[in-house]
Amino acid sequence: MNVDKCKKSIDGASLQMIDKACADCVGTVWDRFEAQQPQCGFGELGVCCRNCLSGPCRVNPFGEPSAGICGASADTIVARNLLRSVAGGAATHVDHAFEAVEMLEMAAEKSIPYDIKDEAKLRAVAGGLGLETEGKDKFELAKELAKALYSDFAPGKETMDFLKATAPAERVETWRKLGILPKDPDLEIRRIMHETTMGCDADPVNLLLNTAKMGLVDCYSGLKLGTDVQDIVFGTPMPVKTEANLGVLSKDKVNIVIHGHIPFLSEKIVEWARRLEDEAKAAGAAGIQLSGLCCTGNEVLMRQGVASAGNYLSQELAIVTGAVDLMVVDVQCIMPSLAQVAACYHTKLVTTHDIGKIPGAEHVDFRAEHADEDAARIVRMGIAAYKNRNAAKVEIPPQKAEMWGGFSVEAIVTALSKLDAENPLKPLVDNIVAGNVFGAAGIVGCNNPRFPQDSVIVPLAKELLKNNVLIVVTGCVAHALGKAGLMCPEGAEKYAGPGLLAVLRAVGEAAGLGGPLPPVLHMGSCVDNSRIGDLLGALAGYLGVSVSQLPVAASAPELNHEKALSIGTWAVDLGLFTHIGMAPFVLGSPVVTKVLTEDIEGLVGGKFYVEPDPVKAAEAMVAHIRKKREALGI
Ligand code: BF8
Ligand code: SF4
Repeated sequence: MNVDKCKKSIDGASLQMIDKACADCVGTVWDRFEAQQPQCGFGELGVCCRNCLSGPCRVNPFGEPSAGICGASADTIVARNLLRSVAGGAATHVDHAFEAVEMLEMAAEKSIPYDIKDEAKLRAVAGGLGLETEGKDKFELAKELAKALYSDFAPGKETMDFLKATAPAERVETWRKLGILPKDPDLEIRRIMHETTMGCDADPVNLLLNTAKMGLVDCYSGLKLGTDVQDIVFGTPMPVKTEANLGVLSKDKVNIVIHGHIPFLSEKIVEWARRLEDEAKAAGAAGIQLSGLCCTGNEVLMRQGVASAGNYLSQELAIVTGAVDLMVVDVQCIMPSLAQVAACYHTKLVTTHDIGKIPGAEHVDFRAEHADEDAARIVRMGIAAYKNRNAAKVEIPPQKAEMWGGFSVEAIVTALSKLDAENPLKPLVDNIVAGNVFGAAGIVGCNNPRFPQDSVIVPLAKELLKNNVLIVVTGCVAHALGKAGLMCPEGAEKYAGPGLLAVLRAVGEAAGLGGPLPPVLHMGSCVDNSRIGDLLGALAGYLGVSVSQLPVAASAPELNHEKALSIGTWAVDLGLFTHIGMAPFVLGSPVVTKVLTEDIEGLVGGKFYVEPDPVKAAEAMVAHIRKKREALGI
């Protein structure tokens, strides 16, 4: 283990566990990252292709060979690879949302043990799609809604109804003019696989336009569809207080950690962990301590106040504490290495999803139809594993910070309505116009071992707050800023600029939070980036301008997953200046690089901006916000 420890994380709890992993002879992501150095330069530039069996081909963007065996140029190969990655990201969200619609239908038919919790949202979403909502009970309406949502996956439409019903009208028109409105998500993803295969599309501009189209598939058949349906089934989040970091693990309780993305599993685990407390006590524990990682952690944090154990780069470290009795996972962002790490301790690793199996883990075939039995079984496996815990191997870092979550758009509007019940957005807009709130930034996305964990996210957020920029977050960024103490009332006092602080105090006091609103508002998991889109859409609608004219910016400082690329593409489609902490694998093509960072702005209003330095990135985001303010005459 030669990588300088400081290059691994800025989180003291993580650093302590990295040392412990070393002492326990447990390999982690940083060891494997080091073993991969130097990483392939062709891959980093995006100029390698193995889309046919003549390959693999590597093109030299600075000389020869200048083309693959079939003649594909660097521009073609780079654009093709990027499009496949963005389609990969979109596919995860579309599949997730489709599963949510299936659950909605089964819940409506009462064939699974899940309720329809948010009837108001059900009626709002159904009404938005033009369904008659009067005189129907929630189950009948939910059945009709599921049917309407399924129809977006069927062929024959000019574009998806859900997109037309939920995206800002001005944006839909912009996308229509560009010819990037998707028909149906399955067709579009299938077509991308076809388009990018050997001997099809060689035109980088055409490939990039279809990349922009994939961003729309990602949001309107994935993110937004998933969020809305999950809110209907599980309830729309409202502000909730919890804690973040490995210090939430308990020395005396059965520790069950939930990891992955889909709340249908995690909600049931939460329910059964609460119901089986007595069994844990009978096994000699003080109870059951639940905590979450990554996005399913965010889902149960937002709705149930479950504590955060950490973000993507903390997943192995949670097990290294020696205190995790069971980790249960579903899909996405789950390191296969968890099985090897768990094998070094007493931790039981349980997989639950058809497409998320890991050699070395125990698989429980979790199904909605028998969700209660499955969840109870998994929690009982955790209680049984607790008895095998080796106290000598347990070391729980002390770090944990107060963290607030639950800031859905509905929650934000409710808080603002305490200042102006008639016109809840007015106080926020008035304060933006007055300059107390200089603008807003959405910071989202992952950790990536290329960056010390959280080292771009935290300073970027602090710098923006200092400049009176209100921050909303999702995904692994939320865990990072929660751990760093920016997502609680005290964080406002400590980090917000004076104008922003005054506003946070006024809203927090009016909403009865007993202090200022946190300066960084947790809007949820990565699918919940749709909530940020909804908020921007509402603000733009209120002001009668395009989303691209708002004094706002987006950032994915430590992006990692293909999902971050598809979400970022949608953000650019929406018209946002979108900072990313590293270039995706496109620098081998000057054409692709220029389109993404310059030319696309003329088409949709948004563009990518690459900057690894958090202070410089904050300066650029603030400069962009200033430019937008000036253009609006404020
Ligand atoms: O969907 S932020 S590392 S956990 S991809 Fe993954 Fe990235 Fe975390 Fe959630 Ni989002
Ligand atoms: Fe090489 Fe072309 Fe085949 Fe790609 S598609 S591997 S560039 S021959």
